[in-house]
Amino acid sequence: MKKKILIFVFPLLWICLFLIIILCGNVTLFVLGDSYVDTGNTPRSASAAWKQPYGITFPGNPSGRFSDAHVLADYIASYLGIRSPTPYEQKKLEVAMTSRIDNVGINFAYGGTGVFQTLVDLPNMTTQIDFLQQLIDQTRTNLSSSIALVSLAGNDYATFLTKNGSFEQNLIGLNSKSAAAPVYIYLDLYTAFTSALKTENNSSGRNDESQLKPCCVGKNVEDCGLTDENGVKKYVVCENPKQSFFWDSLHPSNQGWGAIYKALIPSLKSLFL
Ligand SMILES: *[C@@H]1O[C@H](CO)[C@@H](O)[C@H](O)[C@H]1NC(C)=O
Ligand SMILES: *[C@@H]1O[C@H](CO)[C@@H](O)[C@H](O)[C@H]1NC(C)=O
Ligand SMILES: *[C@@H]1O[C@H](CO)[C@@H](O)[C@H](O)[C@H]1NC(C)=O
Ligand SMILES: *[C@@H]1O[C@H](CO)[C@@H](O)[C@H](O)[C@H]1NC(C)=O
Ligand SMILES: *[C@@H]1O[C@H](CO)[C@@H](O)[C@H](O)[C@H]1NC(C)=O
Ligand SMILES: *[C@H]1O[C@H](CO)[C@@H](O)[C@H](O)[C@H]1NC(C)=O
Repeated sequence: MKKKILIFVFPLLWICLFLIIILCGNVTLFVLGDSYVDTGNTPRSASAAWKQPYGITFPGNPSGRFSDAHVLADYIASYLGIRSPTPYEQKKLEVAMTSRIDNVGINFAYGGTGVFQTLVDLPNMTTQIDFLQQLIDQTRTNLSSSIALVSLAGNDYATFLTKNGSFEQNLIGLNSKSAAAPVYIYLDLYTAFTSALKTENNSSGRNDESQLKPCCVGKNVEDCGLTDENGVKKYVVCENPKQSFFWDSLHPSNQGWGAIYKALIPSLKSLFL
């Protein structure tokens, strides 16, 4: 049992090392990346996050988030005192028609994606940056008061490590077109993860590996949310998601994100002073 859980979780911890924040001001938030920050872009046909039991804690139904309630982007938005930016998929028609963006920003993140082509056929980082560039060009958004939150958790982290030039060049290319001076800051998600886990470990009173067990589990890693051809669930959900750090085998729960967010607050404070 122990071995199994470690196999699921520790690759995740090692893989999900950091977020990158480009800090230009404090008004508009653009979110790019993967399932850690996707708030509903990944299409229903391609995403377990639009199936029960995702969203079970909040809003009670699936919202396209890979969590029982909120994901990291929601927590960062709340830190900035704004509502979580609308997913691009829901916004793009409107954007195209009005040539305006609403003042909190847009979320361009798609679950399962990365800098390079991953297993899913969804907009990768380059494409997401192109969406953002297009939007900026169309709307003449003043970047001096905007923030981009970029989550590159694990979908191509290994590739990223060896071939990260392409990603950096994209960011540099994007920034060179904006008037504001670019500022790159690495938020250490790995340390926040481990620190949050330790704190949870102490307060949960469950000082063993059971705290690492995801709330929603099936026979296979990707089974949460899946049913067989007869509609029979291929997964089980724990009694109290609020006591789990992980929601499914790949993603923290709302509770887990809350703990990670708490651990990130000191770094966020130093970024936004
Ligand atoms: C990202 O996706 C685009 C469009 O599918 C593709 O042309 C491009 O090669 C991809 N980029 C990388 C680095 O894989
Ligand atoms: C963009 O915003 C900054 C700060 O709010 C302001 O100083 C600057 O004039 C604005 N630029 C444009 C083109 O509106
Ligand atoms: C990107 O990878 C190169 C080696 O391929 C390395 O020298 C560089 O430090 C890496 N940059 C970042 C930001 O990880
Ligand atoms: C957890 O508890 C141990 C002692 O029981 C303490 O030394 C440690 O600092 C605690 N860690 C956190 C993160 O609270
Ligand atoms: C949780 O606490 C137990 C006992 O104190 C320890 O063996 C285990 O490594 C801790 N787990 C984490 C993730 O810190
Ligand atoms: C954020 O906005 C507030 C008020 O709109 C302003 O006082 C503050 O200087 C801004 N912070 C940054 C980092 O631009």
